[in-house]
Amino acid sequence: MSEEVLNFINGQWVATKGKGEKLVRKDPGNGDEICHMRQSDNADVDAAVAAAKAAFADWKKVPRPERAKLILNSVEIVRRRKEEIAQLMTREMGKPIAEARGDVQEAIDMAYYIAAEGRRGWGWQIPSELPNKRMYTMRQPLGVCALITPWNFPIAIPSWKSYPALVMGNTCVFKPAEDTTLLGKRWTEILHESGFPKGVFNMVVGHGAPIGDRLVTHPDVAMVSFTGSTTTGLAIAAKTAPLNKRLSLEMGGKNPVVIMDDADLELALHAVLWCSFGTSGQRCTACSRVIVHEKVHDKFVKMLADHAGRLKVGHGSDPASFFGAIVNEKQLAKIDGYVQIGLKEGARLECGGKVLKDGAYAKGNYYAATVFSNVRPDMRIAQEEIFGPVLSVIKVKDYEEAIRVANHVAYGLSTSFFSRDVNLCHRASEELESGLCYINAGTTGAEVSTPFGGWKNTGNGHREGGPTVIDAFSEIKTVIIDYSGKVQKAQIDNN
Ligand code: UN1
Repeated sequence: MSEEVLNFINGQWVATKGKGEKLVRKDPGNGDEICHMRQSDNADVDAAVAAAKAAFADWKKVPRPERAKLILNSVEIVRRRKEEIAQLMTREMGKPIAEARGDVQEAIDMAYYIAAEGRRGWGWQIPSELPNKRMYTMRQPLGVCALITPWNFPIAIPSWKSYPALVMGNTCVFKPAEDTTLLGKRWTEILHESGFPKGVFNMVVGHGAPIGDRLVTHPDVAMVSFTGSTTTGLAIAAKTAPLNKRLSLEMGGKNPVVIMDDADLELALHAVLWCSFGTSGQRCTACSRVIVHEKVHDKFVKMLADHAGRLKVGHGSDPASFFGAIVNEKQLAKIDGYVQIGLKEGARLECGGKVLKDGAYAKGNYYAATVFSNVRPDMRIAQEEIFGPVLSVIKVKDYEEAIRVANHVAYGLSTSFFSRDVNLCHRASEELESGLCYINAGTTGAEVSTPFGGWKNTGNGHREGGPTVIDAFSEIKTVIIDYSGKVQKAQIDNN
């Protein structure tokens, strides 16, 4: 019998109030059962929001550095449990063990970063144009925040959202992805053990479809933070806009690496392999388009196909695996569907292009590292997010065309540019349209203290990560104190 996951509401592990369908999560790499749960319903969402709302009254009064101390408590637990959680991650969602450790490390880094931000002023003192008058700003919490997180960074992304929300004095209802619910439970256990008061952090589990609407439109939810697909994110935006809720979205990507004719090709090759096939291409930041200058195109395609075709695909627990299983069968079918579309569109398959089924692969969802050349910028495989180990190579004649093609997508999360020409690198960093722009490095691997998020259909202007995450999870209040004892009229008395 696998481990059961319950909801966590008001400091208690509780069963759903409804009759929810039983859901079972299996290791996508070998089919072993990982955990089971019951689908939550709207009454569970209501209970979690009510607990978070009640807890907010006291939690918002706790001094921010005191809240930060609880985050530092949690980091001790995460560090102690790092290996065990990383091992679970390789089994629950399939990423290789080294990357799983990195995922947990990202939460550790985030804890230190946000605990320190908890001691920062986060306001300005502003000189008044009138005498005996003081003006300053302060940050205040929003209230109940709904945190909806994906399966691809099952500890890191919950940490990006929970820590800043909590340090700023908000309370939370967390809805982890249904594919990584056991890791969601681990995350909630850690915060509970750290000493956050009851009701401050709550978790509701199951598929989003039956409960998502209630969570994002609940009158007592002040803010929704969502990382996931553009389709779901935009649906949430449509539902929350008439209610004027704060919404922070981080959605899809179609991230390019541009390789100029003077680039260090060996460096570019290894960067492309890592940022395209690491995590089986299942990162919002993963590269899915390589835009190569015609002078080095044929050589680079050959290098890429030779190496990509030999990448070891295997269970995440095998340290030799370069990448692991695809998260679920639906995603595997979607990836293969896009490969068929690419073939029909006339792209040339350089390597991969198939589901792996033989031997040890038989029990899991594995896909070969796939490289297409002869891809035109308008093909669907060059426009739509595939979220798998599928890379499209596009040939361009010069810098201008490279930038045009790179920007010619509906997304703008991460871009990358390889060249030895320092002037061109600076130009590219200005002209590429994305929230993150890497020079002579691949598209993945953002650090916690940098603003993270994207342009166009990737986001809606918020940046989680870095100091900007505080903006997403707080309100600004400007305080004006007139100690002149007179009625002073701004813009009038002093002019
Ligand atoms: C994501 O795929 O949504 O920058 C997050 C990176 C990681 C986070 C990716 N630190 O690749």
